[in-house]
Amino acid sequence: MFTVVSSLTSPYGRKVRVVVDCLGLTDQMRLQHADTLDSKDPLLQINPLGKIPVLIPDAGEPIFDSRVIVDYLETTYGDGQIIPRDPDKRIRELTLAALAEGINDALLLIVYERRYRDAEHISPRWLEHQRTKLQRSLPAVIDNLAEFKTPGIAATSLACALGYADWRKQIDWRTDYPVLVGWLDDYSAAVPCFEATRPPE
Ligand SMILES: N[C@@H](CCC(=O)N[C@@H](CS)C(=O)NCC(=O)O)C(=O)O
Repeated sequence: MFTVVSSLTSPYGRKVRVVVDCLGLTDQMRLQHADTLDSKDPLLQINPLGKIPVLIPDAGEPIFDSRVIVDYLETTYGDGQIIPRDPDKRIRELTLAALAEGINDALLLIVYERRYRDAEHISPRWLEHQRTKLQRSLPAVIDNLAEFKTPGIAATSLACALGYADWRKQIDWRTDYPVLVGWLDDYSAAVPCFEATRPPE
């Protein structure tokens, strides 16, 4: 058994929960809710960075961040379906996952610019800096879309990033990149846990 400390809305937490399910481990997971805005949340005793998700094995130290958690789950319970074991394929999968994670990071930074700054201090330049990352990275994803295959971590990272943009609406990716709409529908059909982990309204 293990505990996953997360919110129901974190795209990084969603990625971990999807991987847990893909590995058939949902029955072994306890979900502990964390609020990253609460300065008294026990999360801060577990991860000094105050970030979610964190995985706590029943016997072992807390594991973060989400990339390390996925590596731990794959190494401990997987057989190469989430992150391939072949060295070249592994690096390629992790590079594509890093591209998708970077999209998630840019989306998160857009949200945080508005959340943590007073309205008069929000930086249009910073928001534009993040948007240009998205404008370069999403076409780069599309150029390599055939490699984002379920249940690999690159595909799950991408699906969670797109799901996060659906929820927070930082960009209108469905209008700008229609090919990704069909891709996400196919992903969602192949990975039932994706829909089950959709952020609550
Ligand atoms: N690279 C980290 C990112 C985690 C992250 O930034 N999570 C957000 C929630 S979606 C968070 O905990 N934010 C709180 C903060 O940065 O203080 C990972 O993959 O786990």
